Amino acid sequence: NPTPTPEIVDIHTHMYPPEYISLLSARDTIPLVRTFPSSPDPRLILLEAELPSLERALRDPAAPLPGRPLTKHFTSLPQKLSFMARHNITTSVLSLANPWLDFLPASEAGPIASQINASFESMCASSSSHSHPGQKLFFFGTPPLSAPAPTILASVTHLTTLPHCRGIILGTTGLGSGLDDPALLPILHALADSHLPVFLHPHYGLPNAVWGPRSAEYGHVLPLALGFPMETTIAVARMFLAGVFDAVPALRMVLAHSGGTLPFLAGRVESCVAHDEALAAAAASEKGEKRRRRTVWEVLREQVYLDAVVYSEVGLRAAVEASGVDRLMFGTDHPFFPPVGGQGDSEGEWESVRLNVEAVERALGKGSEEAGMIMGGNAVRVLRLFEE
Ligand code: 5CU
Repeated sequence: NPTPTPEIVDIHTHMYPPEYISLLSARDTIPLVRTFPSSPDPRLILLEAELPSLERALRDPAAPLPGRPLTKHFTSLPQKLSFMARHNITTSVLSLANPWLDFLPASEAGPIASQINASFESMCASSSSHSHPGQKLFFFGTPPLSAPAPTILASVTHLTTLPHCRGIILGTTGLGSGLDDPALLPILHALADSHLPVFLHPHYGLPNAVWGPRSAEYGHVLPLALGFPMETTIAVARMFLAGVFDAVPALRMVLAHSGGTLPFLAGRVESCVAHDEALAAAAASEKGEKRRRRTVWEVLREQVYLDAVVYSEVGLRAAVEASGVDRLMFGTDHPFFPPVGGQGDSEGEWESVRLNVEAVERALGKGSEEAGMIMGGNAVRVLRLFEE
């Protein structure tokens, strides 16, 4: 009997359906899509850190192009399926890429979310009719966070009716004030009750001033390598300090980029909590209460999963140490980080994918049971991928 092909599941992989690209093409503030005479592909400009280069390019046709090329990798389902085949990925859990629907006016967010979520459902349902047999697609839905709470709750209910939905993707701003906002609790309860895990993903980074006056010389490195992970770390630390995990114990979060820097900084967070006079006094007055405050370490092992998009075995080992090998799930971040320069073309193997595969193999042993859990087994279990 031939050995069965191991299941490789990509839980961090994005797309923009056509409706979303139309929205961005009609905008003149970020996020937006713009064409430039010197570029064959339109440019996708998403991040605050890309504003200075957008302004320069609009003034000066010879200036470097802002943002990233909007290639078919962002929008085309056949392109996604062939990327999966090229990297032996059997199942992908798609999500809308940042900044999701955060920028929509309240009155438009609900109907647009329904449309986008239906579009993802139909992509997943139709994938079997494409040319790569055996590939499966699921998705994380997008809630209309700028809409009134009843509309957001209705969207959560809608997502529970879509057979390929396995959770939601969420940015760090929540309803506008962050994820420690008490107004978000009913929504987190609804997600937990519906068994929809939250895939937490950064977008806003840190304020541009942090990167200094020479930031343009460093391209996208500082906002993406450092701003994104710090944003995630801060958002989860705020949830932890506000007691959100204790208030919604059935909530399950999947943290992008292996939890930002949380596995590395959890000890420091704990120590700062233990040495804060006000928090220590509050903890002492709660001593009689039945439930003691759980530590960040406990939350990491009880309510949090981490993706394995960390590009090195050092970071991956820290993530495994913090959350457990049964809580990490492979991802690619496709279509971001395509090959550039001498790395080959975007139809070949992607260096960014190879780095994440190698990190798992180096940290846990190529072909080991633990590596198999991270590459697919955990996602199949956690996200119920055997259920159609
Ligand atoms: O390259 C980038 O800007 C990004 C982004 O915006 N979102 C993401 O998920 N990865 C990379």
